Amino acid sequence: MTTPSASDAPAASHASENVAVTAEKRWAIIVGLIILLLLAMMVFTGLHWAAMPPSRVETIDPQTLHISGEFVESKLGTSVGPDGKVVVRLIAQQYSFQPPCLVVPAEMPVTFRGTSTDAIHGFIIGTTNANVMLVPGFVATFTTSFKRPGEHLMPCHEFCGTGHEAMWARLQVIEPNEFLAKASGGKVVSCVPR
Ligand SMILES: [Cu+2]
Repeated sequence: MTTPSASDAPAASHASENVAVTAEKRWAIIVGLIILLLLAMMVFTGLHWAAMPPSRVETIDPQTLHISGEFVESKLGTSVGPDGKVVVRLIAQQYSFQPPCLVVPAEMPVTFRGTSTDAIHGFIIGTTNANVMLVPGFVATFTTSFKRPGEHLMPCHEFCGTGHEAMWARLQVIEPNEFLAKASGGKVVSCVPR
């Protein structure tokens, strides 16, 4: 003998199962689309970056960089290019940075260009996120800006030999006007006493 509620129960559970299956299918489609999107991003960035690496590979001969080119001693430091861009050029060698005291303006984009003459070096600037490796044979470059005037320590952060722990430079961030006055006429600025 059946009661209305007993005959309703299977129908009700059947209906709720349908709701669950529909919801599951909907989520399966959404998750499938997310996976396809991520795969498409991997394929796109892989192909795109293989053609155009995110960090340009720029090579330089460590044997001759002190004789000619942008890393000769007179060009090491900070200068304002003809395009108005502030560029810091420095080299790392066992166990110092040249120049060992850098000057940059606050609140302006500053491009660093550095390389090494011997072993792998690197530096980090104080508590900023400026952090790069200097590999012999390659020019490392990045652009950053410093919010306010002050002075930062710039230690070598790649173990480069017995003198590694004594290898560091200072970086002074000064007011933009003060910097532009010092760098006027294409002068190369640093805070190394001359
Ligand atoms: Cu070093």
